[in-house]
Amino acid sequence: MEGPTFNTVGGETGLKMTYNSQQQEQKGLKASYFPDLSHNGEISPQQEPVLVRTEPQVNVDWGLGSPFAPALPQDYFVARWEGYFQAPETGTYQFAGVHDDRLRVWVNGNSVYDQGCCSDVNWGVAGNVSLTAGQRVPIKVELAEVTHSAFLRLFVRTTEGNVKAQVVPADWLHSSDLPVLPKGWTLSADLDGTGTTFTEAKVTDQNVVLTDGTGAKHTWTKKSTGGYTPPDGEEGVLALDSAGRITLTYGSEVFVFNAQGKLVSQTGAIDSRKPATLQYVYDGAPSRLKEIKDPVSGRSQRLHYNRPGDDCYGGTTPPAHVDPLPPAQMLCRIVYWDGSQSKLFYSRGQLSRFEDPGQEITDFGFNTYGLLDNLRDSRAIDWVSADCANRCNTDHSNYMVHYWDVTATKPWCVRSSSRRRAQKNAGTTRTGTSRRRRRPMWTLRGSTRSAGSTASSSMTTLSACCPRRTPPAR
Ligand SMILES: [Ca+2]
Repeated sequence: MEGPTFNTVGGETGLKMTYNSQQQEQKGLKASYFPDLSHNGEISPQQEPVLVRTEPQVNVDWGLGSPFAPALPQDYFVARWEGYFQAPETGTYQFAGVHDDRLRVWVNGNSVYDQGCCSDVNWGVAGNVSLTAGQRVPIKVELAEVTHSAFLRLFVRTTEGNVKAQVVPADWLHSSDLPVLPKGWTLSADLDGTGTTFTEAKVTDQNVVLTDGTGAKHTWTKKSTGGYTPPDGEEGVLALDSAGRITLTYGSEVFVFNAQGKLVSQTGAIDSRKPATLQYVYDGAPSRLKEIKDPVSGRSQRLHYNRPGDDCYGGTTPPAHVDPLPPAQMLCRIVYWDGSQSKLFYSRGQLSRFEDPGQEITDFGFNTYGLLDNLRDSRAIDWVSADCANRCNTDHSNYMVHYWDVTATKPWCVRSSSRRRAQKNAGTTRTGTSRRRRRPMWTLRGSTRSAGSTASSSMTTLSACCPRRTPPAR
């Protein structure tokens, strides 16, 4: 689905939304394994892990062996888990563990547990972290193994008792911060700055470590003559100013990080070959794209989210049947250069309505597995409104999506109803009064390409992929 677009010297700009039922939410933590070269449990930022993988929980027992022989020894290694913890309830959280040897835990960058070998669950060592229900915070866990047995089970509880002491469940651990859109949806712009970009910069005495969208680290080393040397095989210029701001010129992009290491802006470099590159401006934590600017025309698109200090729906009241606000941090409104707007409305955490300028509305429905299973576009909404008594509560005017196997989440078929097709064939004119700028363009990914792919060869239009047979009973 497309919003309005405009042409710039740097190319066409606009925002497109796609839905992919196979897109999976990134759960689990990134686990990195290091030989402990100094035998003190401290891993230098320059040291590369011998193994990186995603693990659903922090619940391991390697006995006397190595987690990854022969690259990792059975003694003197460090296992590190990084990602986000999402609080299931509001409360004062504590983390502790059953561990051998030393366990350290950081939440939001603050140490909340640090105990050497070895311990059963010991809440007396645990610090307190106040969190509200649904809040996601960065968590880092490190186990430093010395000799003999190696194991760790990470526990959590709230001091209020509403979260009982338990091994941290996989459902509460995530690879990324709060999503910008519900599962399955992608907007063409890089809303949270986690695409081909850098998201974070960390300054230490001798280097600057940049984290890219995949979580990989890029270490820039301080030169004795001033300035920084890029990692092997990379090129760019990194500068640190007296206020602690970091500017990285990398290819045709310029990234600016504030003193806390958060990405403030990503813009095209001043380059005589590309003087009109669109500028992407980010702010907040978690990072959000707030503006796309065309430096030549001065036109821009502004994006609003349900987050503190932002204005979700611009003072207007959402329709009665949707939630007053989206889930925290999700996209709710796009304001175009001419003042027109698109709005995204949500029901029970799902995207239920997209309203383009001119009140061009598309409604979505989801099955009990959370998969998109019907869609009513603005033409159909007009047709339905003309005779609501007979048309409103039926699927006759909807696109229906069926899935053979909801665990595989591959759509079997998308069809519009016979009445809808008949209406189309008869060339029925719209009966509504809304001003239409463009027809939303819907695409369906029928192949198994990965989420985020925009290759047109993997897309077919919704109505074109329907086979001529009866769909299975739902
Ligand atoms: Ca041990």
